[in-house]
Amino acid sequence: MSSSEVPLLEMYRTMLTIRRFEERCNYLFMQGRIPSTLHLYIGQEAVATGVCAHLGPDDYALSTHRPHGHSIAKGVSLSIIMAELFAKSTGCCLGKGGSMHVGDMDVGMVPAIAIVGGNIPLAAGMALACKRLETDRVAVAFFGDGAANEGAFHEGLNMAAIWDLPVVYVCENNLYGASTKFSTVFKVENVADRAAAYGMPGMVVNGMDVEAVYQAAGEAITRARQGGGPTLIECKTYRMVGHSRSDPRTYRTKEEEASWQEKDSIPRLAKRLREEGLATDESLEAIDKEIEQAIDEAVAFAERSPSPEPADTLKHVFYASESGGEA
Ligand SMILES: Cc1ncc(C[n+]2csc(CCOP(=O)(O)OP(=O)(O)O)c2C)c(N)n1
Ligand SMILES: [Mg+2]
Repeated sequence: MSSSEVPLLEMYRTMLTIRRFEERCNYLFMQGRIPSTLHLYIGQEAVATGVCAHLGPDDYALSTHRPHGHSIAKGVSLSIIMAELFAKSTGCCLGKGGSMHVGDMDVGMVPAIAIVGGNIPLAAGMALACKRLETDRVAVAFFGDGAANEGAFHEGLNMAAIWDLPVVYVCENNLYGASTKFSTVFKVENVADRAAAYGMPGMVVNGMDVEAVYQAAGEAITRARQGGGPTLIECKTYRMVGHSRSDPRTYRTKEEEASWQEKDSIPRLAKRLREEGLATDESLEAIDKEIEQAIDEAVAFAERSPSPEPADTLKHVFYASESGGEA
């Protein structure tokens, strides 16, 4: 694929939007304005961006406890994500889900599933629906290295493979499942090596290079749309912040963190854009300003929105009552 076919500038905007949105979330959290906890995606932006650049609103993306980046790349509005984080009734889950459940079915972003590995069989199910309805839609499940050691991973990938389902499994190997180091819980070098066991293609990609992710995802998504079945893509990446907002990161060294900081996908792409003559320092600065302004608007929207009504607590909640009914 020649570089002129790759939407580099659009992807830069998406990656920077994710980065700036999460920096703001972190700030708001520290100020006590966002409740609960946050699992930030800072460092991994190239993965969501490179994959979602191939998806339309009719395709499905499924995420995890770390869903802001996937949701932004899939086109969920910043305002309804921010309102959800503020637990406001205008949030994408009406303020009842919080950070770990953001999503919006109008743009094909399935509200995120925080059970590690839980989205993997669900993606197979959604892909089965896409196939049975004879569409060319695809489902993409994003998950971590930790999820690849859950039973749901093995069951989900096997089922996707035997039924040739239009699903792409994107493992974001950021080297840690919370504080557990990848190499201490895997005998294989790559998660993608396991693809052979299910009879599907496996790809190992530099997850800090959005062009590499875009290229690999394009191949896998095209194959899925054309009836060629699933793919497992492993993106080697790194979260540049703690696992959640209460993580002192004592399980990894400052040197390791610094070495990944040097691989940061955003300055890497900025350099490429300048070299290709697609941007200048001034134009990149202007993009940054526009993004900050959009985030200001999202925060203002969240702040002026009402909290959910206590009387609505059980609305939209499905549960088995004595009568077997639904609230
Ligand atoms: C089934 C299950 N077990 C444990 C947890 C608690 N937990 C939340 S995130 C996490 C680590 C997940 O690691 P990984 O899949 O590598 O994703 P990452 O956090 O690195 O993005 C754990 C153990 C959970 N949410 N679900
Ligand atoms: Mg991980």
